Amino acid sequence: MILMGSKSDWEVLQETAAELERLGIGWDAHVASAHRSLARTLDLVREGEVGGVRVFICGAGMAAHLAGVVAASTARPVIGVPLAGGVGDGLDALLSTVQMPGGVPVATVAVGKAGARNAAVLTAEILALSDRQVEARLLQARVAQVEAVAEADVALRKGGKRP
Ligand code: RP5
Repeated sequence: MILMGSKSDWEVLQETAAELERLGIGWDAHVASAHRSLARTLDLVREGEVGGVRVFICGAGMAAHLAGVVAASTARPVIGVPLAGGVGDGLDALLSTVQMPGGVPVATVAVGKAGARNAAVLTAEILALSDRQVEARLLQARVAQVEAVAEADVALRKGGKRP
């Protein structure tokens, strides 16, 4: 389940949804603020658990407490995506997300779109531990990545713009 602190976060979090789709993993997304709608956020976590959600992906900016609050409410893995928009281009959200006290982890990825995409890949890696099909799709994606870098190198050198 993808949770985000504000609808303004969807521009970045849709990268998570797109990557989950590429990897053949079902998803569902909600706006659920830790600060503005705490009770609803806790209800969504409970409903998600009952509905079989395996991993919670939480994106938030500024005083980004969403992932921490969700981690406090479930024993399932929580991945935090810090978002830019506040102080220091997301450094505020990065520290809010990553600096959890011992015993309540949030697996924190990079700020912004790279982190949003990696949240999906990390989710797939968790699911792949018990799902060979997801594992196969992940390995295919890794191969495609290697090929894409090789193709980019060829294209760059053909264009005569050597680094
Ligand atoms: C956070 O505050 C949200 O996750 C969002 O990134 C940021 C700003 O929210 P809005 O004022 O755009 O709703 O809680």
